[in-house]
Amino acid sequence: MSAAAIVSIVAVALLGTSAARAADRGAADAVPVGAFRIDRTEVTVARFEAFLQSVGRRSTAEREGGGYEWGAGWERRAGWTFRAPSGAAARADDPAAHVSWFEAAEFCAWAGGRLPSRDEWAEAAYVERRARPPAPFVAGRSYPYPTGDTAQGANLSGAGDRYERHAPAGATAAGVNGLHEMAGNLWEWLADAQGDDRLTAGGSWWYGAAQTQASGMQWKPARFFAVYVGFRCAYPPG
Ligand SMILES: [Ca+2]
Repeated sequence: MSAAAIVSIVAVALLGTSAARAADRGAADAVPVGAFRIDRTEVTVARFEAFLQSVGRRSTAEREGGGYEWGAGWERRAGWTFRAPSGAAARADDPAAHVSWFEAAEFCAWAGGRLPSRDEWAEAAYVERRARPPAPFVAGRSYPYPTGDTAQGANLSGAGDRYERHAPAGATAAGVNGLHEMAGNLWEWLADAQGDDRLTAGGSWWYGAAQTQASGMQWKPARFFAVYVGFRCAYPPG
């Protein structure tokens, strides 16, 4: 066997590693925070669609005819899926909503990571781990909100922001650790389990500032999928 052939085989083997696959799937835009990395934004429609194509199936909300929105109790909305979160077609860089905890966890494994734990998500959201963060952030400081000292700039309920519903990934200002939309936009599934429930963090465009704080995390049924809930993944250190 020629040296070139051996090099080629080695290259193919390296491309098969989880790190190489994860980079292809967008984990390259993960931010180091302490002993792990975390997605800079919520997982997008484009990434989630690539996952579904790769595993060869439709999302649960697509198969079951639509996700949920709060009205007079939880109401199913026909045709509302990650592709059309509030009925209208999503942009490729919109965050993927109407995703169950199981689908989120499976996506993260496919992308070379996992759902963050409560402690990991909280460290990423509230503790500035960059050595030289841009002003006004200060290295090592803990903040009450993922956006910093206030929730200003987050996509929340009310008229204080530009978005009536979700905002595209990265549309709102970078917060602690340079992460976007840790406060508001979509709730984010975490790994932490309590029976059939899983923890969600960060609040959403439907809630106010209090839900973006660490004390505002909420449990939701793992099988649940709604217009307010998305996720991001954590990865091993780069
Ligand atoms: Ca969020």
